[in-house]
Amino acid sequence: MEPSKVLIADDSPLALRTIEKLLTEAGLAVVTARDGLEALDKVVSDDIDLVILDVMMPRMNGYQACRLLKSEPTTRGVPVVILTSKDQEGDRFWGLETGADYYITKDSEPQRIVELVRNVLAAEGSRPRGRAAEGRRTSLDILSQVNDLLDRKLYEATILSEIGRVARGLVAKDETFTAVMSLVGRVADFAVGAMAFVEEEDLDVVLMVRRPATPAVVEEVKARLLDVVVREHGGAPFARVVARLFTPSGGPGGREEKTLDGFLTVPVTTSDRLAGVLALGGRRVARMSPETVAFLGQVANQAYIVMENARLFERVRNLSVRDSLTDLYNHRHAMELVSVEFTRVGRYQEAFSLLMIDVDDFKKVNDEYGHPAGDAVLKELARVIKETVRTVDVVGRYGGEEFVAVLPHTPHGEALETAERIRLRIHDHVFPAGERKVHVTVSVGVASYPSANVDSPSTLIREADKALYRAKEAGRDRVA
Ligand code: GH3
Ligand code: MG
Ligand code: MG
Repeated sequence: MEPSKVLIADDSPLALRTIEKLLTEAGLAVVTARDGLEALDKVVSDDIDLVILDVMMPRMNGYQACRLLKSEPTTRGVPVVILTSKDQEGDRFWGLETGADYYITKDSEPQRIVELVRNVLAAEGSRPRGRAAEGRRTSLDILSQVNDLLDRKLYEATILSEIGRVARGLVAKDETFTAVMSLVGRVADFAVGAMAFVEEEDLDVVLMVRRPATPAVVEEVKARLLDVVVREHGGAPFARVVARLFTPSGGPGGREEKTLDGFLTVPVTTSDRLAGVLALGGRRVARMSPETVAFLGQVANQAYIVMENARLFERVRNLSVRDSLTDLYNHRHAMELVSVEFTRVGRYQEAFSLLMIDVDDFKKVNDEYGHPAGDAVLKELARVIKETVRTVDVVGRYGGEEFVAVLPHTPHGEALETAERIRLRIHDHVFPAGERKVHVTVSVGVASYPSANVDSPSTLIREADKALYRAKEAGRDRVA
């Protein structure tokens, strides 16, 4: 039987000779290369059973050579051992990324290298020979192939990172969808594209017409997408299907598609659950290369992550903005508004203020009148505070019996006046508590921007909190 043939690539002649000697003594046929490109050339044109690649080599390093070997169908099956100088995490990461099968550190025992090679070859069994014979390639072929692949990888990385960038730039779901689909259009030239999102019982579908297509074609894309989603979802129909259609202006144009001549779907799963399906229709979809179809899998995944974020953002925005008891903005949203105001004011050099309002001895109200009466008082308090401030002012429930008011265009002096007005109104107000009547008072802390100690939304809140504490310390029912 012919001995197994091992290729070693290392730019150090000494290292090359040492390993060559070890493996030859172990009864293996050895081919050597001085860099990644030479290694690639030899693997493609010779029957090599195992490749050992040094990481650092001139012209083409070990990872690059490995990636190319693993992306070429005729060499994909050849096991690759990466020879790392240290057992570094980064090396492992890149090794995995490029599809290397094994690692060994250069400074490990010589015997371990021989053992690893033996084990790998044994595990591989006898690979069919004659692969190289079917198409000997010249170095020129290799180089142009390398260039094509590098171009494609660069292109793919660019597309993926641009999709990622959409996520950072946009928040509105609809804009995100059309931006993402336009990028998908750069990978696959589709006429009608759609994304379906599985949400428990419901299915949310968005469609985009990119090249001219008849309504019948759009309908067919939708119908076929639904079929695929239901099938991928285990056959169960959805309780509710919501579909929306976008036709952004400025698409690439072309002859109107009157029949659906090409159709492709890419399912996206997250942790074993079907998250959704991306569908593309159009005559050019039928003519996509296998590489493009494979890449669409990655694109779809990335697109879903971005879209999910946009959808989540919108849901959070819509659903949890208001506090259910008082109907004021809730804590999170009130804080968001403080941040927004902070940014806006920073740009226009205006003053704004924040009031922190806390009910005095509220525990006693609860203790004496009961929790439901306490709730009624809080509700009424919210109403009174809102009535006392201007419409441009924003009132939120900060926590239990604490409220905040964001006062745009308001310097400290004016804010103190507003705070005093609120304090007085509440002081004079009669709150109903079931059959009985309650009086409550509030303490208010005021902080403004710009001012010393305030350089961020959180420092503004901290200053307001400190002022509130001073008002409480000074005896309650007052402003500080
Ligand atoms: P202080 O003057 O120091 O602010 O005294 P306090 O009693 O108001 O302050 P503390 O923070 O000790 O107690 C707040 C109380 O407010 C305790 C809690 O039961 C009550 N509370 C908080 N949220 C609610 C609510 O949603 N409904 C009702 N009824 N009571 C609430
Ligand atoms: Mg409190
Ligand atoms: Mg209180």
